[in-house]
Amino acid sequence: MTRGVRAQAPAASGPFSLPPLPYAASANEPSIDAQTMQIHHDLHHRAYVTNLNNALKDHGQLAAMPLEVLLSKLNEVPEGIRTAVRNNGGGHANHSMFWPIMGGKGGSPGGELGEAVTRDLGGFDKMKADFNAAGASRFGSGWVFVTVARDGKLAITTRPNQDTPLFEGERVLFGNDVWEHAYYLKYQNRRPEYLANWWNVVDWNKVSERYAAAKAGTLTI
Ligand code: MN3
Repeated sequence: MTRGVRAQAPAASGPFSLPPLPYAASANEPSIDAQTMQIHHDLHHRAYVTNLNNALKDHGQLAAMPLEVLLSKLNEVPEGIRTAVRNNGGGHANHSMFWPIMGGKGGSPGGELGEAVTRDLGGFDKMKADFNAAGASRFGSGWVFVTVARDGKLAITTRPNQDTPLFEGERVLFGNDVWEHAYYLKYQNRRPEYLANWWNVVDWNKVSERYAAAKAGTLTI
């Protein structure tokens, strides 16, 4: 064995794979500690991918679908694997969106996205306040999202567990994970403090790229 290779769950054989973190695990310090990032990505996200591939192993037609298409057709997924696809496919999509929009320096969005935030969400400060309040009041585990329509219109919404607006064929501009595993090591039960500090690491360039892709019809997950 090579030194430094860590024990991990067996590599999943299947169509879906764990995307690497696009920066060092410490990149979001001090707002999100490196250990949380590492466990969250390497263990939690990996488990969603592994379990999704396992659920689909005898369902080649479903396994061949792009993830956002599969998630928009949950009612067509056989009942025996529907919950597994919902939870683990949703988890894979949510976390695949989540990592790339962090690793930034916060601030606020400019350009077309900045204008849309003012037009649809009452401005940047009001968006933050409403998003944080929605995330804080989501009981138990879940996500808070800003969705984006094809015409660029923005809205704040939440979902329980690993559910995602992709189930309804909507598109996510960005979102924050309010499962305890996203913040407990550093913040314990102080979810509002985590929500407030999370904005310090948002990469608005990445979110703006997602906004442009949504308007072009090319945003997937
Ligand atoms: Mn998570």
